[in-house]
Amino acid sequence: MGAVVGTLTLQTRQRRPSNDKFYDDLELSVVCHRPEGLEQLEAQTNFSKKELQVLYRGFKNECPSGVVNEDMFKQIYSQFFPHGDASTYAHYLFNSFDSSQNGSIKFEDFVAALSILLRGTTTEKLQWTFNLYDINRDGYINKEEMTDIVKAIYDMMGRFTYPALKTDTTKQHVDAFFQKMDKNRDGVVTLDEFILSCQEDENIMRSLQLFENVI
Ligand SMILES: [Ca+2]
Ligand SMILES: [Ca+2]
Repeated sequence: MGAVVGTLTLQTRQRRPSNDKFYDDLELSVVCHRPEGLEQLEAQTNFSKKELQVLYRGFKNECPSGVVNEDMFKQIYSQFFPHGDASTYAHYLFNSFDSSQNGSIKFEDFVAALSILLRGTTTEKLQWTFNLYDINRDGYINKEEMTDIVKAIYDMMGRFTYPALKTDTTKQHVDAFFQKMDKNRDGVVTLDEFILSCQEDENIMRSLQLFENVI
């Protein structure tokens, strides 16, 4: 990640005329981003002040400018999936982390998402996942959205899903999802249906608990 940021900085410098005030101002405003008071973040999240300090140090170390844009996020995330193409899934994840929908993730956004994923209640975690799948944010997961998500996950897993992956596998996966989740059979999955179905499924519940002791 350090290397990634280094490369990005280098490219910016090379492309930028040194006397261009606009870019200087832009860089200054980006570099100078500071998170809200730690007390406030402590109150808003499930982390202690000490944990927030450790997280902030890590975030600044990986990302000295204090904000992550989508391209950087994709590069960071792709490192975890070297055998596949994680860019589409990273795009959906980025939108979920970017709660203010302004194209960048600040430390506050990062910590808010981590707080839910690591320390949130089951309902909070499921709600977060629902929002990730509800790509157009209309409150329903439809088949097109689930197809896009499943395709993105297959792309990300890359050759590990080969040769099991056939063209109709995505459709089977989406159909199975709706068979289980769409309780009233109206073709869309609501948050209530999603939470109810996940709570009935031991595998999903286990996977939600997986990350609880990471920090
Ligand atoms: Ca939707
Ligand atoms: Ca439904």
